[in-house]
Amino acid sequence: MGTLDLLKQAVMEGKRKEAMQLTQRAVEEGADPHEIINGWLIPALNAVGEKFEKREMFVPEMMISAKSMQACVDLLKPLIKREQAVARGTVVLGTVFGDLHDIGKNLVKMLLESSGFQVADLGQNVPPDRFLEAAREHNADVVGLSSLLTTGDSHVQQTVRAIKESEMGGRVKVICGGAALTSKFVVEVCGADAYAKDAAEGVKKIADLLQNR
Ligand code: B1M
Repeated sequence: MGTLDLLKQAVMEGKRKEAMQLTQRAVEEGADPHEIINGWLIPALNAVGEKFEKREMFVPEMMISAKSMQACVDLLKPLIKREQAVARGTVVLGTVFGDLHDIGKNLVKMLLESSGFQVADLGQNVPPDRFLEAAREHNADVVGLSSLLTTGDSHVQQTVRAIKESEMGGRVKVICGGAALTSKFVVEVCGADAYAKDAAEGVKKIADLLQNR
């Protein structure tokens, strides 16, 4: 097996130290950090999710795999090139109320920062009011919501509505992403400005939203 196959295996098995060593080795062998994340680390967690659904894996193991994956991403972070030195806008980012998943959100944050955006990260389990307060406090240009659970749909809807109905509604753009969401739901039902299927698309759409203002 090649280094990247071994890395995927190590993340799936929750072997954090081994996964970190393999990440280091993959970099030394010339692998691109974006490719390691998108081509190997994310698919490792997808495979974990499938095993969880089939009851071949349980929450504690899923958690250990997630921590292993995040440790590898942290190792790669300094290698993700900063593309812009000037601030391009401020994004308030968080995972919606009731949802503790944050790996996707953390990836969005990392790519936004490496693309020259300021990010105020509110963490996970963020109620609508907290998004609203933070958008005011940071004079945000964009609010980004992440939602992984289907039970989070109503929280996404409430949060988008709270922002759009506030005094900031006409100015602040809202973008949502995460495995539980679709473009149709986010834009047509909730009234957000955009949906992104992955972190890279999120950064591109945020840049587009701010350009068209
Ligand atoms: Co949970 N979990 N989990 N989990 N978990 C899922 C989401 C699930 C699909 C697994 C499954 O059944 N196949 C399922 C949800 C089912 C559903 O709602 N339909 C599920 C469940 C059920 C649960 C619990 C309820 C389990 C339980 O307790 N019985 C529980 C819920 C806890 C809670 O939140 N209240 C739970 C807990 C956990 C852990 C804590 C163990 C752990 C999370 C650790 C952490 O995040 N710190 C965990 C994990 C790891 C997963 C899976 C396996 C992997 C998620 C992940 O990090 N993927 C997941 C299965 C899966 O998704 N295949 C699963 C990698 C990450 C990079 O992808 O976050 O989708 P993702 O982000 C993507 C895009 O979605 C997008 O960009 C990223 C890629 O570039 N994106 C954005 C995300 N946010 C964005 C925002 C944007 C733009 C793009 O703009 C703002």
